Amino acid sequence: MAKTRNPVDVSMDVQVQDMLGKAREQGVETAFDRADQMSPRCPFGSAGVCCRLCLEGPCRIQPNGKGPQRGVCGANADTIVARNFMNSLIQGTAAHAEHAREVALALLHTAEGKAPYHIKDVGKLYRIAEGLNLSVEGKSVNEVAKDVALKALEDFQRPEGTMNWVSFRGQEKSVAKWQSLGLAPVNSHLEIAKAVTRGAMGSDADPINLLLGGINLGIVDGYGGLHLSTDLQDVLFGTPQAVKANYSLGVLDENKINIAVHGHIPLLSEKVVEWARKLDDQAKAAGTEGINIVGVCCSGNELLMRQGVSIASSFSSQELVIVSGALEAMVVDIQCIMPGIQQVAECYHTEIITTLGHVKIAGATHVDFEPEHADEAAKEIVEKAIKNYANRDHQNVSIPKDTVEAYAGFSAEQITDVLSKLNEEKPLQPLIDALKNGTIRGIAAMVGCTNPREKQDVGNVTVAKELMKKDVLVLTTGCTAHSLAKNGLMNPDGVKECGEGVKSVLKLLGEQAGLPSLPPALHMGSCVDNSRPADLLKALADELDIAISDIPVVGSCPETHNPKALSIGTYFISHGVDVHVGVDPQVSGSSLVTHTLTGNRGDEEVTTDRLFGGKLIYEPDPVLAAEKLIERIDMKRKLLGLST
Ligand code: CUV
Ligand code: SF4
Repeated sequence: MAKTRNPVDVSMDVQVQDMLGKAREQGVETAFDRADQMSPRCPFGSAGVCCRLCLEGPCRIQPNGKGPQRGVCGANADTIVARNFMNSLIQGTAAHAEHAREVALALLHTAEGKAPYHIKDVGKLYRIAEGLNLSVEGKSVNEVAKDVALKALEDFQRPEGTMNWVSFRGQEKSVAKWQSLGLAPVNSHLEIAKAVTRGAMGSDADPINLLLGGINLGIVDGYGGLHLSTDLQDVLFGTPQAVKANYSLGVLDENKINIAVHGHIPLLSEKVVEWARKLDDQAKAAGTEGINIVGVCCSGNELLMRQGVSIASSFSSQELVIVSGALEAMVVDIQCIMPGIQQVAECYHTEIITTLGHVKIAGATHVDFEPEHADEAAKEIVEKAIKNYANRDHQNVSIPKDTVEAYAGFSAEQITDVLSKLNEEKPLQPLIDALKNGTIRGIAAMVGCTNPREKQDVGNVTVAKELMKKDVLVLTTGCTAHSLAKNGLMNPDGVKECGEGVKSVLKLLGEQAGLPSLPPALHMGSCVDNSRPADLLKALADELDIAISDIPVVGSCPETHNPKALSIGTYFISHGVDVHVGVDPQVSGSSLVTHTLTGNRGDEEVTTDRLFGGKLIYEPDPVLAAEKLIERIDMKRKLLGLST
């Protein structure tokens, strides 16, 4: 069996190292330990050549060519790898589409007065209505909201045509290309169902066709998932404006009742925050100084941006929040919730509370959360946490001392707002000028997760710093933002990491916002908020009248673990944006699939680069990854006739 890594080899974060030390001392197993136990990993699975789609199998192809080259049904490595890849895109796309659908339904019920939420950003609601060509004449806010919600829900059921949100949010040039290739999605559920069918045993066996099906899913993910979620969440909960908050395990408060919110959809987490405020007196009556809500994963990102809630942990160290011994409850909804939190919680006093009927964990408490009864559920959850404080073992509490201050919550709207102070008529012009004259060499969206297999934060931070140094403007979302924040890159001081060009732009913009500088990494939100960098790119491309694929922009996902990151990456690739992944995407068993995804545009064969102008870059070494990304940025600059 593989040897267990020392805590210093598991994370860059000293607090995570310490807490892992405590867990091990107390005999508590975490994902970091289990990741070690999985090594060495199965070479077939790693290469993507293991198929268990039907009961003739499981089948596996010998990647070295010695041994069987086809499964029982005759599928070869190319088909199996392409199918497996597409099936993981289905996972990611379905997760985001379902997220969006729940928010759309909540908006509908809010508009009908059936759910206890309010339309917070009326301006955005009306902009969306206008974008969808809905008439608002003589209608109340709730009536407009209802129309928007119905248009959103239509994107899960319309029988033909192109999805509303693709036409609404997509760039015309991209949409026209997808339509000409037959890749423009009709509705999310239809495309997901179709993909499930084509990826099944005995269906689509053409690897290129399967990969094109993957592109279609990427588009669904982007518009039916990300954009739809962000748009409607902004309407319900407000469009974020930059806020200051704290990061690290140190955000737990020994003197308060600590509740972690973990998962993704703000319908739950927003209500928990609201009720924590309402029940603060009860918490004080229990002998504490009140209630402290901390964020984990993307629920954390959502609350951070809109409520200034501090962040305790990214994905890979989520169990360690419990190991602090100071957590009364971890409330979860959906996605990225390790089942392992329950085992860890059983060693401490923490109550794990699941909230969705279709996402339960054996042994955990379940409080059913329906948007219609959100208040009752959130109240019950917070009361449970207060009650559980009595069970805290004060001898076993260990909260790390320091926290890191960070600015987060830059929406595309706010960035445009800040820019407009430099040029009121053409807000994007200063950014365009900086790109053109090379002050900003390019833009990178740094997204995705942390992964217990990897040393936490290293990939994210190294790629970011390497890019910043070379005058690339870094936008960030998801758990990558956690890594960057903890390492000072979401703080104005962090601009010292930037090249002179980007530094000057960030300082200038910072002054407009009343800060010494904008931080070198602009945190734009959760994973679904990858729509925000995309909105910015579309605005830039429209202003320049070029395709998004022509802009010197890249995506990078150094430490991902989740199929959702692959579907987000595919969404970017479908627009011709190059995407780096630092963790093996498990396609190496087919050179055809690998080449189609990673090959260069000059080739005769079909590659995503040739078709769309963007490709996948798999590079585990973060320094080399940054070099490869810069190479692509420079190539795009050259094609635009800009200096490099
Ligand atoms: Ni949705 S997908 S680990 S929470 S970023 Fe965090 Fe973000 Fe990855 Fe999950
Ligand atoms: Fe084997 Fe084909 Fe069945 Fe896959 S679909 S398990 S390759 S027989």
